[in-house]
Amino acid sequence: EEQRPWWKGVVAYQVWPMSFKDSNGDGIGDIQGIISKLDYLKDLGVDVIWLSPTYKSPMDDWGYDISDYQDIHEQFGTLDDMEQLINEIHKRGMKILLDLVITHTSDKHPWFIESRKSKDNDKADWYMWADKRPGNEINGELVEEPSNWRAAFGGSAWTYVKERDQYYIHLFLVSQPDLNWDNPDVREAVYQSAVKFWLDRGVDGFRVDTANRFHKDPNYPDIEPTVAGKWQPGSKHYINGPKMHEWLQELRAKMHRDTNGKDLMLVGELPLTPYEELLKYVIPERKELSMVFDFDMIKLGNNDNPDEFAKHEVSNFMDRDPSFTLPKFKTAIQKVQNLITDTNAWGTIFSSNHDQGRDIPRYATPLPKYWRKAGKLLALLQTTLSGTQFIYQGQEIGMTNMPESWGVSEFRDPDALIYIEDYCNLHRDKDPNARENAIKGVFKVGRDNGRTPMQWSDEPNGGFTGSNPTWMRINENYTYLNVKAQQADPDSIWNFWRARIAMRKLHRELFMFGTFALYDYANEQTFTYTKMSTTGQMALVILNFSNDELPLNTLQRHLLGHTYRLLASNVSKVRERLQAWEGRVYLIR
Ligand code: TEU
Ligand code: CA
Repeated sequence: EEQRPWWKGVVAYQVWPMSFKDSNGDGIGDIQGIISKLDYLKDLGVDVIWLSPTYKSPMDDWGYDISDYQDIHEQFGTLDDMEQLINEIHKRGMKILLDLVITHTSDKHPWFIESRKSKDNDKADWYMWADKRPGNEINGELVEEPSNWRAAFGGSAWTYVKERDQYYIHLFLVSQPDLNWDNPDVREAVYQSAVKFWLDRGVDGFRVDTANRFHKDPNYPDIEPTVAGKWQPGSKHYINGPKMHEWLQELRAKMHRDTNGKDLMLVGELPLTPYEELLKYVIPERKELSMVFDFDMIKLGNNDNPDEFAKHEVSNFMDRDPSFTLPKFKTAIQKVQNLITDTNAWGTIFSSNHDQGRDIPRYATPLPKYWRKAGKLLALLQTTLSGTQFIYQGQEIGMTNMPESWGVSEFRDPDALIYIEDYCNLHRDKDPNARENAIKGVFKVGRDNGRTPMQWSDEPNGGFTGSNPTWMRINENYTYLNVKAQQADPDSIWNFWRARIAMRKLHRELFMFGTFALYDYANEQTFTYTKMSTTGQMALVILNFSNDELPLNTLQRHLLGHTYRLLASNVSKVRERLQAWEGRVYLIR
């Protein structure tokens, strides 16, 4: 049989360092803190750790704004700490992925400091500069910027620099200028400092940030207005540009060359990318990325909004996001399952990361009485789907969103803060409650929801840090919702995750690699699928995504047949009828 690459059969865990574990009492997570929790991760069943950025950074976007790829942000530690972390991870038989943020740098990166000085310096064309143009009228306002593109975090995607009398592009913050990937010197410098430097230090791969945004349409075409104001969401002109593939192939070839062909794990963040286009990135023959983070499911819980400009619209909902329907959810999941089943490409399974609200209210229910069962239901779902599974810190104990009683002063995410201002400016006239509505939206889907400090125990500050105030407020429910309490409780979400990960590994042919078949696409309450291994084993998964108690339907009974064994369920006693939010996994013989 063909040898499978190692990265297909692993369980990965994302660490967001600011909030994982503080070792020195300054209230900020750090590398020594992570080292102190490696045995914890190993015990949970984790094989690969993806570390969000720890590089030198002004922290405008909490590390996704890098000012030196070859150094460590001082609050996280030193290069020696990092070396120790890599060693300690390897010593335990685990692997480490670093975050590769190379669409943009920080504006404090020496490359940009140089580039912005003049039009004829060494690095003059290392970023994307363009002249002011004769004003165009858009939505009744004059736009002199090179285009009317809107930045992901709000406002124009262009910022003016007097020294050059030009604008530069930033798809995210003003302080995150986009690199000019068309310039081969830039590609080589990025490779040497952000990639090779770390390959030489033994990392096992990278999570590639915004892996489809390097190439922008050089004509900078204006976008037809679809939202209020001058700045328009224009992802079609900078997502999946044709040169993306050429550049990723070049990057991959260099990695291959400099590691003697080491089998690296490269997982690319590829939002807003249709199936056929995804394949181009992850079909192994093309030698680009090893697997994709597809975002269809994630965007579904975010009000379906491709350019994320409607957070307010999801406020005031009682249960799930109103745009959420179970059939849409199934379709999103099926996309990645099909990719794995029908081609030799590979994908990931994940429901959370540092850019999202917590998953239980988004994909299941915010009703506290179902919290435990819903958390386990999502674990049952994800540990039985094919692909490389990613768990985000805190997901294993069902951590929850920021409570709405917190004020705006607890927000730390620039995306949220700019969004609130932006929204007020645009909607103040029509909506007297603009500010409150914007804030409500952030409480529902804002990124800070996933960034509160990890809840380790019921000690002060949740065992995240000593007595200092934490850099971001910790959720007060840490007194009962924490790792230590859940480890001691056999019925906890943590123990359930741990057992499911073990089950996934024990039946890897079925759960990690099996063929997925969906049976009840249109059903709004249940999600029923089978997994089939090449060795002829079959599993049946039945999940009740509703508040109702339901009898097994004809289809489910039929699939169950006569000889089956219950492998897992999220209720203490499985009866005839499915309880609300109950899930079951059967082995069928
Ligand atoms: O995110 C890029 C991305 O596609 C998002 O989902 C992004 O979070 C969203 O547009 C914001 O509302 C990556 C990182 O994961 C994110 O933390 C960074 O802020 C971003 O890139 C910029 O580097
Ligand atoms: Ca610290």
